[in-house]
Amino acid sequence: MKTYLTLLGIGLISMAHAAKKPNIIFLLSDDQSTYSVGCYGNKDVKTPQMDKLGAEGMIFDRHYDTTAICMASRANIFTGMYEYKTGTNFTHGDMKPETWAKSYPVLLREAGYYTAFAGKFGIVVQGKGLCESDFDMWGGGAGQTHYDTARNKAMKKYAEEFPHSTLSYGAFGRDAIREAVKQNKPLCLSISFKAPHMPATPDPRFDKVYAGKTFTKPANYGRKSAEDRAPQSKTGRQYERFESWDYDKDYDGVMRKYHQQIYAIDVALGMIREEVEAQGIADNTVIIYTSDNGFICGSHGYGSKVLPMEEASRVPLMIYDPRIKTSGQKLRTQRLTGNIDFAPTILELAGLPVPENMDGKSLIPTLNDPAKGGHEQLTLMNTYGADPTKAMSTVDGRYKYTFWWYGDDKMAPTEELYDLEKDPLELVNLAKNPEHAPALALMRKKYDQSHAHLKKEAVDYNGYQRYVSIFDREIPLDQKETKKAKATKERKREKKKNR
Ligand SMILES: [Ca+2]
Repeated sequence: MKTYLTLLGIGLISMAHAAKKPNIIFLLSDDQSTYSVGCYGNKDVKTPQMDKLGAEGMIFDRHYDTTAICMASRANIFTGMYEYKTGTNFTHGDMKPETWAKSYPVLLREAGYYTAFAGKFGIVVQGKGLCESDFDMWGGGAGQTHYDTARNKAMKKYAEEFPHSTLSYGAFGRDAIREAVKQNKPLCLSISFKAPHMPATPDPRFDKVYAGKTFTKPANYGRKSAEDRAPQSKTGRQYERFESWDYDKDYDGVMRKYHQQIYAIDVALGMIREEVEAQGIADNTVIIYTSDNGFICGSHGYGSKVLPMEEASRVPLMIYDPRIKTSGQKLRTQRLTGNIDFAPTILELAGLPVPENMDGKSLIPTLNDPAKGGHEQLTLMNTYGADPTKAMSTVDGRYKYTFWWYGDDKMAPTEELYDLEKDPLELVNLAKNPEHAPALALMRKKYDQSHAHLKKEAVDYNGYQRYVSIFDREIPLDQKETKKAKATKERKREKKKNR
């Protein structure tokens, strides 16, 4: 009898403990800019659920994706590390299993969470592929996944009711919430929506939402605002897409589709929150909403993502934790935060230690007091695309400094410095203005600190050692060449000689 009572006691304690752990819902859109959200100041868009989440929780005004592209950003999010430590990006390589083993979904499952994932998984783990077996419930897919629900193998059962994938993820979320409650386990639900990623494919059930609507262009719209941008940034597809994606010719038409896709995510968010209420777990469920990178919709005469400009690297972030006193006070924070902060935040929410390898910091101090927490500086990097568009930046909450290392007979290495406090639209590059020499010197120093961390920590595989050299401000351009670049140059020289 005594043994039975003891066992019962332990059982009750562990159940009580389990009940105390909050449910964590992490929602990620794909290519969503801050100006697509009402609570970030756009009066032309309808995002009632996102606005409500922000009003009930906290809105983050200086939140950056440290690498502004799908695969690398998802690796940042899962592991809490900068790209040069995850070793994961398109054209570079896949994640090592030992890196994945310290990701938040794995650690939370080991701690007893019911873990569910749906949508674009976005990374590949060597020898494991999609990691389906690391989750209790799976609705994920490889590559870009599909807007057509029926084509997403793990989501097929939702196709009849929700033929467009965005709402199918809302339905998956509902099922995951029900299942965790049924199993009496804390839930860690991660959904990575495909929307509003190109090709623009809005759900026709929302065709009326923006029919005939016109949109106010951002004040930095168009090529007239491109003058001060580094020539390197104009060599990639982002510059050409201003025209090829019709931001110049059909701004309203493009934006109608873009915002209609986001409207569907807003509805899916509502479906999930409704189920959280219905299951009676709303007072113990934390909801995080963000995007893997932003999106340039014609600002400075560019389109798409990847570049360090605000539209591409700064993204929406709203977090609602009903258990803390700041919730419901309509608070915003200006603290500097990044996508590397999600894994440490989720681990702390779950009451777990944060592994030392993580670069991010828990956002909980900021959630408790919007004037606290965050980073003194963050590194933004792009290693994707042709060499000229590769760059590293440091932001410190006021300034953004970018070092465009590339040079050839048409362009010299270039520095950009923007005062984001006085010039949030990044219209004036201060780097060449002697009046701002002290700010430039300060930000060069901070950049060098970012670089020192890269040098110390960059993985020695998947081509990351090269960035130690090319992003170093002190190494002259002609000494930065890799073996491959040298070989190309030598080949060209030979060709010339033999002409
Ligand atoms: Ca993306």
